[in-house]
Amino acid sequence: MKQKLEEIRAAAVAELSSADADLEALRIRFLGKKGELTAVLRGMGQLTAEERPVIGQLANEVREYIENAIAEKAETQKTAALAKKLEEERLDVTMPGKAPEIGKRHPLAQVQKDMEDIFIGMGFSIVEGPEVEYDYYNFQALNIPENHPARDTQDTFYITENILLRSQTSPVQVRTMEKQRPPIRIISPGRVYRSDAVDASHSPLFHQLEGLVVDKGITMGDLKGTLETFAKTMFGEQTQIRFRPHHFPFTEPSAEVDVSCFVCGGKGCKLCKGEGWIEILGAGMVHPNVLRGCNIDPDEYSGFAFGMGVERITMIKYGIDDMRYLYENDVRFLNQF
Ligand code: 2NM
Repeated sequence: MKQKLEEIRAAAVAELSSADADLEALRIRFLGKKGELTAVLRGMGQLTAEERPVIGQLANEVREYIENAIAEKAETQKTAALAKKLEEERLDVTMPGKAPEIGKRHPLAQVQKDMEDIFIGMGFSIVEGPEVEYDYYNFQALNIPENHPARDTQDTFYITENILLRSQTSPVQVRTMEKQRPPIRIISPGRVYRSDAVDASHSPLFHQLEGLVVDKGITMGDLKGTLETFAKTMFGEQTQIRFRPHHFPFTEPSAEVDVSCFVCGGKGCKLCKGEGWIEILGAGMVHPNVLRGCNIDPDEYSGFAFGMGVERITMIKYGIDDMRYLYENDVRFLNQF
């Protein structure tokens, strides 16, 4: 029996010498209730009275020995596992960091926001409206009856006979005049549509920002002051504006408005094509027919309106010579702004 105990001890030592020994399995095998040591102790009844304490003591000693050996091995395995983990997860804190890529507004969105901020600063509110519109709001209410030639230059996409994609944001102004009494001071930015082929200066979808002011005693002087403030804030304090007579069905009188070239100051350069002036928008005094159609008495109230292209302003401001760059979303282009 003594020999059997020593054999168990030796077997345990041998098993524990392997680095990845399964300690729980070994504990059960050697020390468990159905383990080898227990089996030996069960046979102690056959021993003589003298042998019994000797073997009993040895059995306890072997049990303690194996327990300690397992505990020690557990400690060794734990240390080795930690060392392995540290090695595998080694982190070089001196390595340069990965800079997170931060996005930014698209140049069109940025310029539209700049434009909005300028008008908000002058007390305008932003109003939005549907892109799918009735013929009535896009044309008729703007003094453009059926068969009017302006329907040609603003040819758009028709959903049905009288529902279309708006060709300007003016319908928003009309809708506002219908439900709000003067004073009115709004801008309406947004997408507009025209049946145009894509080229360097045309796109079937582009963006406009229109403005409208209606109150008692509004004059062309108010229009000029408002647009001059806009131009100087957008293009620089030295910027001058110039009105040229024009015709729009929805305003009378109407004008096209130029800004003095902020690159050459008016001498003539590539940006202004030698003109010294750059056309930026159309404007005028709201036509009495338009006011009347919205139940606003033109003898009591007057108003001015203007409209400009966000793409056009963006291209002028940044010297972009082809509108298509603004829609291609090539980050090499976009990152320049
Ligand atoms: C332009 C030019 C001139 C305009 C007119 C109106 C309304 F609704 F009041 F009649 N809204 N926008 C207008 C006037 C738009 O775009 C070149």
